[in-house]
Amino acid sequence: KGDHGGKELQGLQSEVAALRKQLDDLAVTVTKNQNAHLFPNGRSVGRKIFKTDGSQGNFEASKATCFQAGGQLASPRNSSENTAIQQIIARHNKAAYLGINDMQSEGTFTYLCGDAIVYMNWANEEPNNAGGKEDCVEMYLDGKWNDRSCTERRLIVCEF
Ligand code: GMH
Ligand code: CA
Repeated sequence: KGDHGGKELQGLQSEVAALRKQLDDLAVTVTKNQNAHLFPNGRSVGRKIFKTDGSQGNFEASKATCFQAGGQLASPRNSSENTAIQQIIARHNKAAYLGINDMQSEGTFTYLCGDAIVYMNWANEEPNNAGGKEDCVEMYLDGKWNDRSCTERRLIVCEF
């Protein structure tokens, strides 16, 4: 074989170097696009992105809007995600519905997929199922949660 294998190795090594450079450039581009589209109505936490289009709707309308956009209603699964949503709604001065409800079984709150919630941030004395008809959950401007009727008008915040 002689020198043949050496040349092939050299070729592969320069190809890998070129790909690494392309990957670095791509990372820069992705970060820049991310920053642009998160400004000013979105927040990212890990791989999750929360964003509002500034519109409002009741629970079903909010759920449908997020689904049509390829996402789902904001469903905070830890305090970092909760804070990201809180920042968005505080900026708009409007409470928002979360992708959490107890329609299936009174008192057992689940995500839209049906799983029981793994994190909660209830306001004092909540959930109280006031009037016996509060199956949805809204986030107040301070990030605390209140169970609420599903028919109010709230800021639509989706997650992707
Ligand atoms: C009742 C009272 C209030 C509470 C509301 C709220 C409605 O009116 O207990 O203190 O803020 O319910 O839970 O969703
Ligand atoms: Ca309540």
